Amino acid sequence: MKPIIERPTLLKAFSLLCTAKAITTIYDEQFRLVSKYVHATSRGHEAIQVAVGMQLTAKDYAAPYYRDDAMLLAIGMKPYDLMLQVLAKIDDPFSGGRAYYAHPSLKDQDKPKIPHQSSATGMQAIPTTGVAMGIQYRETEGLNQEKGAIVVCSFGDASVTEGEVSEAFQMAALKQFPILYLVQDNGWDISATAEETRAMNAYEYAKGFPGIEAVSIDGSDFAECYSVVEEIIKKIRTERRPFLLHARVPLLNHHTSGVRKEWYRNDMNEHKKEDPYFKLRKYLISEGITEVELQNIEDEAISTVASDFEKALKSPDPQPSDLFTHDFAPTPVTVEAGERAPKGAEEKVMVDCALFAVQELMEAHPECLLYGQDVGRRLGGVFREAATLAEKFGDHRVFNTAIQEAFIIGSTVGMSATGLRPIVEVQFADYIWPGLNQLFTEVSRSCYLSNGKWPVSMVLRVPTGAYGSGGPFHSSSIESVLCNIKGIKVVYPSNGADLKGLMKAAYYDPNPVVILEHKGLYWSKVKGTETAKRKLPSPDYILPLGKGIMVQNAEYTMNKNVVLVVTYGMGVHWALNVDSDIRLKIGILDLRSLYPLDTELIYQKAKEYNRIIILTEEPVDNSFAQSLAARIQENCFEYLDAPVTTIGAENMPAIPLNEVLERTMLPNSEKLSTTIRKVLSY
Ligand SMILES: Cc1ncc(C[n+]2csc(CCOP(=O)(O)OP(=O)(O)O)c2C)c(N)n1
Ligand SMILES: [Mg+2]
Repeated sequence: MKPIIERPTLLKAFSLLCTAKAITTIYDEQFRLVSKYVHATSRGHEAIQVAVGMQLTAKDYAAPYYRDDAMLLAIGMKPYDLMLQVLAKIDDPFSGGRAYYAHPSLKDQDKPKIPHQSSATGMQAIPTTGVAMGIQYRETEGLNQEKGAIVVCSFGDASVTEGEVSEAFQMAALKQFPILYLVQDNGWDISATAEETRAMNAYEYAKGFPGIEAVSIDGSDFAECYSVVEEIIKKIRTERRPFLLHARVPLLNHHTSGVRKEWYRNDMNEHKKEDPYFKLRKYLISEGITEVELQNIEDEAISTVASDFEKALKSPDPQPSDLFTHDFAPTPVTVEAGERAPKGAEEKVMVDCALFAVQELMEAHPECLLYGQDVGRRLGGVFREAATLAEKFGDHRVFNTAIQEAFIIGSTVGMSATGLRPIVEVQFADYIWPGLNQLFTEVSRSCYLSNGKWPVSMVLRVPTGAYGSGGPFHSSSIESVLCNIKGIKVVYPSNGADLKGLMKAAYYDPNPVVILEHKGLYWSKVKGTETAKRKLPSPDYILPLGKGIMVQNAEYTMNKNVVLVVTYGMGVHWALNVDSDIRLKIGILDLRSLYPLDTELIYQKAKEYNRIIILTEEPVDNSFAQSLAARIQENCFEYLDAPVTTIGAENMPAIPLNEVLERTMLPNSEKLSTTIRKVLSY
């Protein structure tokens, strides 16, 4: 039976399809002008894209992939908007000339919202599933959320084989998120075929996730696409559960402007038989629409595309100064406030200071939630760092996730896009690696590449560091890798008061912040770390990121033979416990925050002390510490009486389990004392 689709819908669809097709044509004709920057177009995929795009509303969210230019037209973008992107112009509404063609991010009131996503195939699955998780949370919490909003996550067929996609499917199936996974299957993964690269298609794959309803259709037949999508979207709006729609489509143009079909395609004739344009034309004629009407629609589309192209060519390029905007959204937290050590307050171990910070945030803000491995009710975190929180705030606000570091980190992109402020946790720094891709590829670049539209509000707690034979898989330090990622902030407190104040600042910061929490300081059980315990700061105490502190000043002697130890985390405690004869000869600067870094205080004190040691728990070669030493040298050279010296762990691949080997590997107060003597006598 033929689906019933209103005539105006059919005509609009035809117009959109002709527009998308005309865009491909003009890009091919104007190859010299547009091939400066790489692009891919929807040619062959238009029917399914238009069918989906036309049925999304302003309350919905979408994650179109790089071949979805027809979907972008269908949600209301003009050819001109897209062309600004193909030419990387400053007025490109998505990224201001920063991202490739059809890499959208959009926050228009009248259109579906499009959080930023990268060009990495399949990586959009997690952030976009995070949006659906955010919508579900808002609905459960009774937070202002428009009823029936849905999320569409669009993929090419080959990208579904990425491992992270399974993490997203797992969570959507388990938690029943209101999301449609749309897979456009053209049978190609650049030049590799489906037969070469996968054991099943996405429809068959989805069958392995009970709870996701999978449907497979001919994605080149507009009428079929429109009616199936209509039915699915209606169900998601009302039944709040996930679907996967597998749409078989031809690929009629190049993979991208840079990888051309002539080089390897031998199936063009077969694919041309499935051209959605001819199929829709034929269908419309059978519906009584005349050739003349269709020709008029197509002529108009071609002429709009041509004039938009002319206009886009004339629009301005970015200026050099445009490079430097929107790496971060401005934070409201700039001054230290509240009582850091209230009179009569009880002393608390560091892990409890963090717990109180999170508790106070959750009491004050329904948008605040906490998830990670084992943080839920039964255990409250393997360090009991979230103990009692689920009891107090409920299992929907404090919950366990699967062992999915990528999902834990990447989902915050989507959660944040819905207005939530997730605090998440990776169980050990050693296990951040599966999530590092999301942190780098999706989280860190969202604000910059969306031209400031989608900063990611995320606090990522990471228990880190070595103590007491934690061994190679529960001891690592990772700050150098993190500090190499531009677009995130990294703090590393050495005591409970700083941790509590920084946790608050991190929460109110609209950008992603990683908090490194040293496990050896959590309970002050390690000898010499008693000062990590602090009076619990007042609930309104807040400590801005990027402010270091002198925790000890050297006692000046006549010849001013002193040294400044610049350090953070456990290093502060090693420095506080150096040999007694040199204890008064050192100043200790606790960085507290590694990015942003308090260079003002560092340089000021470097100029005062003239001899500097940077102390880190990490292996020294190519570390954050070594880079800081270089910066001090570059900025304070004429003030220095000795080379800026770094001391840290040995440059070995892991921290061994055996006590002797661990001690040999890591720095400590003794080793620091030796280095101090060396620098003092230089
Ligand atoms: C993580 C990652 N690996 C490799 C690439 C390079 N790459 C770009 S497109 C592509 C093929 C994707 O095929 P598919 O998902 O089927 O989409 P199609 O281009 O066929 O529409 C590859 C391998 C990438 N962008 N991201
Ligand atoms: Mg493909």
